[in-house]
Amino acid sequence: MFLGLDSSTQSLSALVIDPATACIVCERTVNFGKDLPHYGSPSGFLPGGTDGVVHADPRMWLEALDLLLARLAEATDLSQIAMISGSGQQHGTVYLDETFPQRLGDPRGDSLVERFAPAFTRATSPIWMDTSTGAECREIAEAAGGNAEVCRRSGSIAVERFSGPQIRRFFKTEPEAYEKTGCIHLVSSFLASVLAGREAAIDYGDGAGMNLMNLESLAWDPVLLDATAPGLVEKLPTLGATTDVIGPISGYFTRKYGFSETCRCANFTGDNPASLVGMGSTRPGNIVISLGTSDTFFAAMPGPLTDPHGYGHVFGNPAGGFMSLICFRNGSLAREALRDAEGLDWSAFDADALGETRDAAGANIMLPFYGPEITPRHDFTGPVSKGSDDFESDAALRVRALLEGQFLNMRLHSRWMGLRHERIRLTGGASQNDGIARMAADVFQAPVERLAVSNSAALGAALIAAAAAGHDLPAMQKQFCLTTDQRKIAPDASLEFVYNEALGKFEDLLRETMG
Ligand code: ADP
Ligand code: XUL
Repeated sequence: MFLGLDSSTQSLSALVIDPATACIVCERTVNFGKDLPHYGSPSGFLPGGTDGVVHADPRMWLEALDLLLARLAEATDLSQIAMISGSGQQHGTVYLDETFPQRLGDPRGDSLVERFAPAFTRATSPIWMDTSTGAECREIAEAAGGNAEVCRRSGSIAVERFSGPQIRRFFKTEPEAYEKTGCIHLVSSFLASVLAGREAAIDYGDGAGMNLMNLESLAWDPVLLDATAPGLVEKLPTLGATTDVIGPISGYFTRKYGFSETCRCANFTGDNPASLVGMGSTRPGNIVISLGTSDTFFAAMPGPLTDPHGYGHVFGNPAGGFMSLICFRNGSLAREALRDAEGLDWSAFDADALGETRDAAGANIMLPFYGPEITPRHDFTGPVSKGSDDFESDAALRVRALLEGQFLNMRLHSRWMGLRHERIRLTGGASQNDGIARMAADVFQAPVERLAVSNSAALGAALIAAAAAGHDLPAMQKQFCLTTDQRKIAPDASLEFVYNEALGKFEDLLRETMG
């Protein structure tokens, strides 16, 4: 059996598969806010950061791993697991001192927090929601020869949430702590290291989200390293393929949770690359939209292409080659903000409720940004709308306009990928909502499919683990990445013109608002 872990923004989950019987054996999850309230992070990060700072406590991720494995060990026999892989929210960085390798190699102790907490040189980790590094992005771009050059080298212009700018900010604001830092990991490679009891590589999928990896050579880029912070290359792990095996699991986990000594760990990757695998979309053809804390839009790339407007990214595809991705910060948290402001529940977003406002399709335009957005990059402080007279007093109309706005914004900013919207595969917490799924089909005028498994990142990680052990990935994807007819939604073709027009109006409002 194979275990996939997914350390996302709001939770850590586990999924165990058995390729011999094509079965999902067990799934468990730990919700950071609900299960670990003592970290004061109801949505998985520390609230109240100023000037765009969004950090999370890395001890919370460690405690979640202990708790999750304890729950999993109660539910299933972990001695049967042959290989583990995992995924992490992308871009977030973990800073460790020179005692980290020795702590990794010492399997004693009762808890991971106790063992690793003294090694953190930055008490809290910047995560992907952080927008505090505008100045650092400009400095990196200038030093590296401009944003077009940063993009040519790394697949993205210098981006606020990416690891390189975050590392530069640390070097500038806490130079002594930076100096003391022996190793900087991503969330994914940090957890992989802890499990394997030795330093894991950063894989090409997650490594490409740092503004530090050269896409052509798949090595750390000397120009970008120099532009970011001094002595950085000595602090970074090596880079490697997602399916490379790190080694056997640490004795801590065999002793505490009953894993076999023959169980091995493969590299971890980012949650989006893992989801590409779990959605059965590692070959070009499908577009994947993930409606999680962030909304992301991604696809395997048929050929090399970067976004001329600087919003899109190129990451490594865990199955080889590359994937393109765009990330929207105002995803589930914006949907929740409207829901809570109006005193609604998710039923106001379902197919029946949205059916009642169908006549108003495309009539009210909303820029659905409850906080700073990254696509397009702007410090929004609340949604901006242009609507009919009854729009302000009618919550149902605003729910429709918010969802339409989110998908119109995706349509607008995914044009550079040049993809035909033939089929969309939808995943993430909000994809279970039939109304939201129908809205995606209508705005994109493409059929939407949802898979039987909802946690595509954890499934992807389990499939990566099995592939690392020699199983055939395409054959496993046929077994595990299943859609059922009931879960397919055809677009309402009579709305094609409506949403083509609405797209133009959305673009106009965006232009007026952003100047
Ligand atoms: P992440 O992986 O980023 O932690 P998930 O993919 O697990 O996030 O999605 C979690 C989000 O899904 C929640 O924040 C919630 O807003 C949203 N969600 C869950 N159920 C529904 C629903 N029925 N309708 C709309 N959104 C939902
Ligand atoms: C992708 C991104 C987010 C995080 C969290 O670039 O920033 O999707 O991976 O899920």
